[in-house]
Amino acid sequence: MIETGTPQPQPVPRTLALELARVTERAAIAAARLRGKGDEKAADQAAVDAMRAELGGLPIRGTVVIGEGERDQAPMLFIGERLGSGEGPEVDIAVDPLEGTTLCAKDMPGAIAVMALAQRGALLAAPDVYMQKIAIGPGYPAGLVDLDASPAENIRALARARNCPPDQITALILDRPRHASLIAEVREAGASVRLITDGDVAGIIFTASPEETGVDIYLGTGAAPEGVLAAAALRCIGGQMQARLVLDTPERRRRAQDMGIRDFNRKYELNDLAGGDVIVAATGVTDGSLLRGVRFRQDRIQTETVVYRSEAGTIRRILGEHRREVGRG
Ligand code: VTB
Ligand code: MG
Ligand code: MG
Repeated sequence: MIETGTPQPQPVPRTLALELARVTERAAIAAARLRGKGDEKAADQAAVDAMRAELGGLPIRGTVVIGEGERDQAPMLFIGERLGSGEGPEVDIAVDPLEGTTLCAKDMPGAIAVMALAQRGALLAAPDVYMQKIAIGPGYPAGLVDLDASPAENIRALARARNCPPDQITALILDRPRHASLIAEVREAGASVRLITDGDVAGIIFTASPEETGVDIYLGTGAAPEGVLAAAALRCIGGQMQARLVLDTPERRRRAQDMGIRDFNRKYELNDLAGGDVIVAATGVTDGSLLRGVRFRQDRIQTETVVYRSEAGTIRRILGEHRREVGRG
């Protein structure tokens, strides 16, 4: 039955998939110009400026729900900012113009420009706080692992489902002091731990293709914006994820409340983080195992982008040859 009175959510036109690739390509190129220069802020700012400029021309009525922070912290791409040409569908926008600023500044593997677009209201509007996350790839029974189970229980459940001993399971974890006991418990359970210094959007995407990446499960606490972006990608690829915001100070709880979050302890399922019709695009800035970084040639710039779409479940890789760069005189 069609409800009257409430507007039906508009699906995201699939033609926007290519527009999104253009946005992340431009951000990646801008950041890559500052690759290896040791200046995280400059690289980040270049990516933000480029992404915002490109987003401005998109045929959408967009609202940033995951951005560079709340309005008072971020002059651009702040949460709540309206973007687009003002014509087209109402959509939520999640961006991380430069995911892995340190990776870019040091020219280390895995820096990407990434964004997601979804039906209005479909992406969790989260403040930039920490988020506990757990993710596995597709093909497992629902609820196999759980954010509130112990690392050992999760590793054992996964090993059972895979019909292999725990020592054939690899968990990807951010290398942070806060994860010392988590890492110890995972190893205690018999599994291997692969540590990354940054980049848990890609880290979570890796769980979706364990044969290729060797990563079976993602565990630990990273940033919330990256959690929503990773969830958006996983919605398209397939997989399971749960998350919880870490709202451990009155200030963080206030920020969450300002964004409409009522239950501070809520365990979010994949669909709560990123529901509805979603498109995700990511372009490599530095070389990484998800994407190749930007290559500057004498007469052209080469990019690699991946675009995920939830409705059709398509994954497209786009190799760009940019022979006249936009935004540079
Ligand atoms: C992670 C990581 C990101 O932030 O989300 C991390 O994947 C979490 O914050 O690439 P801390 O660095 O404080 O641990 C990043 O490193 C940067 O966005
Ligand atoms: Mg960033
Ligand atoms: Mg980031």
